[in-house]
Amino acid sequence: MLSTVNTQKITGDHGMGKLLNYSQQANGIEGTTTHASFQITIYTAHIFRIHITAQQEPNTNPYSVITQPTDIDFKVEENDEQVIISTSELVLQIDKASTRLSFLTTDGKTINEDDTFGTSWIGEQVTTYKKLQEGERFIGLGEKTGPLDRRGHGYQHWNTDYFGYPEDADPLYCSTPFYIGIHNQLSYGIFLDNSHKTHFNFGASNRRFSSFSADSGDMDYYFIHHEEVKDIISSYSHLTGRMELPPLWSIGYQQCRYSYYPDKEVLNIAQNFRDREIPADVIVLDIHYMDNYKIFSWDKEKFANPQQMLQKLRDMGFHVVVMCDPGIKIEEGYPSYEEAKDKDLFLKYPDGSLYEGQVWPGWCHFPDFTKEETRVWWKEQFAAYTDLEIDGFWNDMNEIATWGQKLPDLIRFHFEGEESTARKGRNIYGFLMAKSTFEGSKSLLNNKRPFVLTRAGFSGIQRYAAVWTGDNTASDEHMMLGARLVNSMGLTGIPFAGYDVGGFVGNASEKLFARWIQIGAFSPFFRGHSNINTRDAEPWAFGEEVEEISRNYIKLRYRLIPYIYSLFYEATQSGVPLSRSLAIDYTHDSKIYEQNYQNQYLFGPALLVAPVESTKDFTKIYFPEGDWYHFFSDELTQGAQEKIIECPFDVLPLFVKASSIIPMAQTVKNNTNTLGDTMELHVYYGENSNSFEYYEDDGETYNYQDENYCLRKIHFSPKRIEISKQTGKYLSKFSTIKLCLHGFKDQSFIVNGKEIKANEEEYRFIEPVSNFDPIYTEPNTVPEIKALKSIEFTNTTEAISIQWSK
Ligand code: NBV
Repeated sequence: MLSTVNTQKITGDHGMGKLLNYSQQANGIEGTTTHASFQITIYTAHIFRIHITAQQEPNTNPYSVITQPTDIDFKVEENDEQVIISTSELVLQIDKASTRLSFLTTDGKTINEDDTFGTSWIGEQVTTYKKLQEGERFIGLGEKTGPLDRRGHGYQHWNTDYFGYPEDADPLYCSTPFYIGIHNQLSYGIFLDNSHKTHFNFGASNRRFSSFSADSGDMDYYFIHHEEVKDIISSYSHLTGRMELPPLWSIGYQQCRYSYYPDKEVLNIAQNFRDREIPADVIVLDIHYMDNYKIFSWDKEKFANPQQMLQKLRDMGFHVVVMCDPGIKIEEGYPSYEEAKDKDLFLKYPDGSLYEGQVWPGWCHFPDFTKEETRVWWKEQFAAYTDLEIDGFWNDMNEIATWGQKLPDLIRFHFEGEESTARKGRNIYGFLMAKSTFEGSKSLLNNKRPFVLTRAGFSGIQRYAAVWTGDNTASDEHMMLGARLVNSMGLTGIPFAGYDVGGFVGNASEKLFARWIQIGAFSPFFRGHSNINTRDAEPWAFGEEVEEISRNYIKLRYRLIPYIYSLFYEATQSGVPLSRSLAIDYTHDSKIYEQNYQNQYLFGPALLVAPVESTKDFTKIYFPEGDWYHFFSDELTQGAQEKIIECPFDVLPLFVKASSIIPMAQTVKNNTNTLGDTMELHVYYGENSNSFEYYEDDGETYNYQDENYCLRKIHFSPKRIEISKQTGKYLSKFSTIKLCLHGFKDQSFIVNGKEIKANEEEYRFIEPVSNFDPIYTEPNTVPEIKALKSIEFTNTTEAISIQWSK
């Protein structure tokens, strides 16, 4: 006779069950339920960690969170139904009968609450279900295609190499399981800290719940609540770390191609930039510089004398970034292969034999970066580059990508002695490769900052590398998607992100390239790149007119470096990204989520960028509340309205928020080192007060850690501008400050008590190239900026105050 079937036994389905017991700990509580044990840890008054396990041994991610809980006051109370934990900012109620959780504000508003299913398991897969709140929206989740508001959509995190990915592809290369929920004037963040494959459902195919799951491991999530989205991002980056200051050169324009070779071609490209007076800081060497794609080697024919080539590039003011793939060719006599094999540093099968996968060099082994010895060895290898004074490294194919694209799940990862499989190791591999590359090269570069770019990553990747969006396609849709991807990564703690300008796969048209370079100039990471066997894609490869447009916008990027570098500084302090989805500052304005406007973003606090397709001469823009100056004409538009704007193909719709402060270089010659000695401080009159923190240092060393920086707070109020005395010992490169006043009515100003008449000059910025005409006509004028009024003074470290009569 058949015995009674118990569904729970067959599928392993179960929830947490009843709360059986709990005890108070230093930073929270821990306890057991019918089917699980749990810990609730208070990291700050705003951050609670919920760690639930149904296994004997906890199975957590050791790499992403680098912060310990702080000792703060919290209360644990109990009544018949609930255990209640509260801080000054957040209340958590635990229902005793079901162990379901509800998060509330201190005045009792529900921020987020478990659905009836709470946290439950299907076999090994663990999921937490949350009731969908009325009007709830979801943003973030990192490198994810799809709309800004992710409600109604589902996603996976499983690092994947996706050549020429379609516009709605998922998953892509980099996994950051952190999102922000918004409803009823409230917002919160959830970071699922589990490196297994994870799944997110934001009301997709259902109208009952949002959920997040991991294929295995523990339910380990951080709940963050603040009123402002900006602060939620800050708290997330408090947990997972913030970026270090990048080398200044890495935020200039980078030119890449798969691949520039031989050495003469590399030098030729570099020379072209200088001859054509298009500023650039970097030439990137893709895989063809290597001997048979073997990392740490050089192709002796194509690059007979790398040292000499690198010296010539340095003399021209270029840095070089080299490609570093993880696959180590299986080849007797290849030192990297032999050494790593002898030291037992490669990934293995469960039977102890080495995993072999096929990639550029042929059959390869792969370093196991979850092992300390591998990271140390990897570092030592980088002397091959740093001895040549190379300070830029590009980590590609680190998903891990291999021919066939099916990394076997059973591969063993060391995990610092807590051995596990590729199911847990895959998503974290790229992160650890970037960590090893960054920390390794940093230790070899004698106080110089390295630049690392990675394709794959996991939460916390911002500590080590910039991330780019992989093999995009030369199309308008991808250009718009790229802006969204970078904004989404920004929401997810990655401030240094970008896309291949011009599109990697396929051929950009003239107009598309012109548009892309305009938008790319307002991306934190700014690099042109294209695939092998595609048309040339340097700024001069699309005819003289596009070359002129490219020069204008690249120059504009460089002139904005004082502003951009200050924003990078802000990112190092707060985690707030440079590219800011409008959801950061205008969270509860439903207009910004509309399909037409979801690609718009603020680049820093001041600049509103409206990416527009190459096919359009007119576009509709949504101006959020406030007043907005047109960047090129100073024309003022009132906010909280939609407006049709003319955008001939050489003019990017770009606006400045009233009351903004934008420090700019007056000129640029070749690169980030040639920004002249005058800083223009552009101030846009507005009714609100506003401040900006100006930051400068040598841009290349870690001397800023020893107070060798120049930090000044610039404050605008409708009555005066105050520039604070500088803190830090670094002497600014700008000996003169030219204050450029926009929208000011007054004629006379008092600078540090002395009356000064402002110069009146006609305002003019980039003169647009005449309407697009394939037959080139007139050369464009070099960008020049003059404000309606300007006042020049010597830059000292002392405080400056500027007043006017109003
Ligand atoms: O190294 C070649 C390319 C590189 O140019 C691209 O940026 C990466 O995303 N790489 C992928 C390998 C394969 C491309 C087909």
